[in-house]
Amino acid sequence: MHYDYRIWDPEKECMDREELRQLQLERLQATLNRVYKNVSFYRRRFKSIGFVPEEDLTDIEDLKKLPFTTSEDISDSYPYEMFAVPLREIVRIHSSSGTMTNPRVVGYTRQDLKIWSRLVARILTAAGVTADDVIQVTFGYGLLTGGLGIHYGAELIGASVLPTSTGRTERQIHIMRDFRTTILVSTPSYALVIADRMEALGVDPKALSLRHVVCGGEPWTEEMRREIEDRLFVTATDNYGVSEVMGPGVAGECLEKAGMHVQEDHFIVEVVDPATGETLPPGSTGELVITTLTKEAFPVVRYRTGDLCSIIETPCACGRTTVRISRIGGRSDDVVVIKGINIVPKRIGEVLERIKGTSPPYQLVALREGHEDHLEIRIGITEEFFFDKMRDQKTLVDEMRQKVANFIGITPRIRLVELNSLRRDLHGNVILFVDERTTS
Ligand code: DLL
Repeated sequence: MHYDYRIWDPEKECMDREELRQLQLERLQATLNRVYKNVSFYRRRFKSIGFVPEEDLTDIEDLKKLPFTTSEDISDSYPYEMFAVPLREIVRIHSSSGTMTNPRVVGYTRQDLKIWSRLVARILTAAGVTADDVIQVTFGYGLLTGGLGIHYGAELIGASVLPTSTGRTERQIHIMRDFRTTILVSTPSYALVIADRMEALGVDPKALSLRHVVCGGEPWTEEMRREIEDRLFVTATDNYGVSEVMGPGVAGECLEKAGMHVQEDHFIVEVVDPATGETLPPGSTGELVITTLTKEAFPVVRYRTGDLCSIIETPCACGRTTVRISRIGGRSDDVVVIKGINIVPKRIGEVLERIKGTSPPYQLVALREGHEDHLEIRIGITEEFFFDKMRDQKTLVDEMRQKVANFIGITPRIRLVELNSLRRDLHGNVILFVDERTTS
């Protein structure tokens, strides 16, 4: 198929690579100076290896001398310690989903928001969005970055934005039909939930105006892409972002669907061996590490995303000169993503522990019913967590459900089960997370 490749900012997206490298170096210099001056965390880190940005950064390769920043570092800085500007200059605050004891809080200056909108506009344009589109955004409009992030970029393009946010699938479908939505923005799993519900309601996707689905926010597969495309009669593209780095707008596919173009004039990406931290060459799979180049409020230096992918340097037919990252193929840590929410199973144990002072044996299970994902927490029945009275038991289960829901942002099912029915590893330890989404 031949596509009309529109490019939002050709001057930057199709930049000569030598010039791009020079721009990156200048911006990196400014970023490192900024964090050295304004963020005690980075100043301490740089000083510990005797690195003075003004003297020791002469080439982009010098970035590799610097230590990584991890999600724990950001969590430990809760809420504002890693901000590089005073709160007075912050106009927006977001936070990422509950993987840590403390959430990771990020801030944006007015300028950061401007750039964020532009980068999302680039990514949406690459995915086929124009001013003529009616775009329905089903990401959450809240503390997470998905909804508002996409929203402002779509408005900048001049598309008509429907901020429907998450859930109420039947209403989403009615809106899609009546308002003649042409672009759906959603997690890939939710796009399939919508397809299922359309089928159940007898709504014919061919009779809708839908052309593209812009997917992102969670891992998915080529099979899921095919299914979305075949069932909704659309093209589906992938886009990637992380709250700590900005949110959506970091990288996104063009209609070639051959990897996600990285917005390299604003981010430097590296892929490293998760065990040794050594940089890997293009084409090798490892952990994605990102450095921001223009963020004012919340710059990050060598942030370890935990996401596994590879860098693609071969030219793309769309004309953009930026490198691409491959589809995210997994995580290098124990974060699991369910319904676009990042969850660290160990942290759920800590939440459960707070209820009665000790953690019951538990196992998180991701289930898929139809195309809808659910989180089930199976609790092994022990004397401490068993009650003769049904009422007491129900109170405990309700409390667990509520506490976990408050922590991660989605409501799990809690099931009390026989202790020995929990799946165990070879050493007899309960496996904290079981993914039954692919087997059901
Ligand atoms: O998920 C930001 C976002 C929202 C990007 C919507 C794109 C669209 P967080 O809540 O911080 O931010 O979660 C970031 O989600 O480290 C990945 O593990 C996962 N993730 C995001 N996009 C993709 C993708 C937003 N396209 C975490 N493929 C990341 C696979 C993804 N995983």
